[in-house]
Formats: sequence, C-alpha cells, structure tokens
Amino acid sequence: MTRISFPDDFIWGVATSAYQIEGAWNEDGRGISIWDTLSHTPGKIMNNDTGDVAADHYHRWKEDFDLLSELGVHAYRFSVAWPRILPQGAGAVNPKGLDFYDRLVDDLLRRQIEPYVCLYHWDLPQPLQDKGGWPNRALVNDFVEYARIVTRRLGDRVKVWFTHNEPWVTAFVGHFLGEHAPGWKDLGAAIRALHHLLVSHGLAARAIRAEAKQPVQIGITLNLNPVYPASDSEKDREAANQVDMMMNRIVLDPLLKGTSPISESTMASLLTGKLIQPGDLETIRTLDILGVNYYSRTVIKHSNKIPFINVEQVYPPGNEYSGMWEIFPEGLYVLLKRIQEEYLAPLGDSVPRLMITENGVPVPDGVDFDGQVRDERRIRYLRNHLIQLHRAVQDGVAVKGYFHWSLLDNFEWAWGYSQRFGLVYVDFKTQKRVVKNSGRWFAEVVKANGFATD
Ligand code: GCO
Repeated sequence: MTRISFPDDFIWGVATSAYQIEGAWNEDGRGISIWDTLSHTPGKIMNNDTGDVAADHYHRWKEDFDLLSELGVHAYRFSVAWPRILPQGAGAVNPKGLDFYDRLVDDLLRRQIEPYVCLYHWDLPQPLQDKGGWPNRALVNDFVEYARIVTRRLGDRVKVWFTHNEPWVTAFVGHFLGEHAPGWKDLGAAIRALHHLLVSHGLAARAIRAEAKQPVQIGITLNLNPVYPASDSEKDREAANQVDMMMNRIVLDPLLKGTSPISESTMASLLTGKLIQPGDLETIRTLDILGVNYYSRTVIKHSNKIPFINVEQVYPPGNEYSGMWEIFPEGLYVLLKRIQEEYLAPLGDSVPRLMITENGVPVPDGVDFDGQVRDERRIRYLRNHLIQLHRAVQDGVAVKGYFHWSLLDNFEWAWGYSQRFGLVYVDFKTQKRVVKNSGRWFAEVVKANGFATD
C-alpha cells in the first residue's frame, strides 16, 4: 500500500464566505450589498435564488463550528460581511455586526481552530456601488477604513488576514462578463476595478499591521488557472498567452514582481486617464501569504467571437467534468510549479507562504435511503488533487496548507443553490446538515496528515 504524507506543519482547513452561507440578509442592522441587489433582480440568478437565508449560518454558526471540530481542521477561512460592519459602506459602525464576528473568533479559538479572516468576498455595500463601485478609486479609502475598523476589534486574536478573495473575479466577472454583481459589461471598468482592488490590498495591509495588537500575516486569495492552447497552432498559442496575461499575470505580476502587464497589452488603449499612479505598484507589492484557489484549467482557442479579445474557451473531450468545469488534477501541479519557478524562486528569503485556499468540486449530491451522502466523485476529486499537491511539495514547492471549498453546500453565486460544493450536505428546506462521505474521508486525511493512494 502506498501512503503519502504531508509536512508535519501542514495546515488543513475549509473555507466559506459570508454571503454564501450566512443568510440573515436584513437582520441586526446589516446593510444591503450588491449581491442582495443582484439576487433580488429577477432573472439574474438560477431559479431566482437569493442569499436571503442561504445556509442560515448567522443563526446556526455554533452547530456549524461543531462540524469544524468533527472534521478536525486546524484552520477555518471565512469572510466578514462589510455591510454588517458598515451598513452604508462608510460612516456609522454597526456594533451588532462586529459582535457577531467577535463571537465567531472566540469560539474558533476555544476549539483551537485558527481563524483565517477574509475582509472582502464580493459583498460590497450598495451605497458604495452607488458612488461608482470599484472602478472609482475613492473606494480604496473606504476599504482601508473598513479594514481598520475590523482589525481594531479582532486584531488582538486574529493572526491571519486576507484582504480580497479573487480580485480578478470581482473585477472581470463583475464588470466585464457581467455574470456577477454589479453585472457590468465594460472591459475598461474591469481593468480599473482590478487595479483599485490591488491598491486597496496594499494600503489595507498597512492599516491592518498598524491596528493589530500582535504580529499578523496578510494575504490575498487568487483564482488561478493554467491556460492551455486548444492546438499547437501559432494563433491558439497566442490566444492562450493573452488569456494567461489577462487572468493570471494581471494579478501575479503586480503582487509578486511589482510590474503590471496592462501597459504591455492592447488593453492599455481602453484606459482613460492615468490608471497606475506613481507608487501604486510599490504599494500593491506586499504579501505574507499567497492564497491559490484552484478548480480547473482553461483551454483557449483563437476566435473572433468576442470583439477585441479574439479568444474563446473550449472544453476538450476525454476528461471527467463536474457541474461547472473540467476535472483536471494535473493542472494544480502545473500551476504550482509555475508559481514557484516564475514568481517565488526569484524572491529569495522574502517569499510569501503559499497555500491552497480553495479547491473543490460541484457534484449533484443526494441523501441516500440510509441517510448517507455517498459523494464518491468528490472523494475522487479530492484524492487526485491532493496527490498532485503532494507531487508539487515533493518537487520543492513549499505549499504550507490546503483549504477545501467548502464546509457547507452554499449559494454558488449566479448558479444559486444548483451546485453543491460542501463536505457537509445542507437541506435548504429544513437546514438539516449531513456530513457527506467526503467529509469523513477528509477528516481521516487531516487526522493522518496523509492517505493511502491505492
Ligand atoms: C470562487 C469563490 C467561491 C466559489 C467557489 C466555487 O472561488 O469563485 O471564492 O465563492 O463559490 O470557488 O466557484
């Protein structure tokens, strides 16, 4: 029997986000977010689902934290809802909002589970959207003040902070593809939003370090996909390179090299006025933890389908697919090796810690006659991705932890509740939780810090 074991100090965790699990959308002073606005707009979310109730975590968090203890995880990554803290986005603080997260942090620490706090997982207060949203550079200051207020309350106990979750998704899916809040289709706005998100990361990092009552680690989590050309034709390879620049390098270069590929590209022509101000790239380049959210690869061909962009994603036959994408475990190894060689190795001793902060798969789970959820496809996905992760660690990539997405079935953005990602099944009619077989398998992996591969 072949076993693989991870390094002794390897951190095992699970991840969630506020809007996807909390519910209580208008309770205890919470303000409106852009996702409340979008999900309350008919036709925007599958089945017209909303996050109004979600997994009702706001009321059931103690039961959910019992599940964390049952899984035996070392850490729990969750996000703070900006609209609970500052209902107007700025100005008056909502004490009940701070009290809620204060209780979460205290209970996690009592259970000896490290809180990994993400400040922004897409739920922007609507009043800030009304003043232009992330394409408006003024939001940088609002975000820094929000970060300061949360750190002032939790910074004596929270050691690990993430400023943003997937700034590329916030910027491009929200402002160019239009599938996420605020639902814009404006490439120039997306580019400006991304730059402002990254600048706000750098300035918020300074504010967190200043407000925290102890040394802290500050990170950002990035959705990164290795990009493959659909064929080895020059046009397809060039198309793949362009998508790699627009999806991966556009966040990795500023954060880890202090450069930006925007000026290199045809996108620069879209920028009205001077987007990158003097000092911005130095401000952005601060990182103690690089969080990688990996789900799949991206396969690209040249196409004239989308004007100006001239690329099209294709879905090759041959591999297993899930509810949302191709299952491609090897892509995790390829991605980690590239990050290590192109971005981390040149940094020498000032290299940030590298962690997998999301990895998971949407499969249509159900509760069997005997109350079990036999999600063998998720166990296979988990096993095969952990094998690739271990392969990268063996090849010298210093990955320090793995967080599975997600603890609970939850609101999967534009897909509503149609896609289940949890290690724990949620019956959204009764809010009953059932630990899936994958949850039991994951708990064994955490306990043994490894598993048998055959
Ligand atoms: C993301 C977000 C999560 C998603 C998950 C599945 O990575 O898109 O962080 O909120 O729900 O990744 O798509």
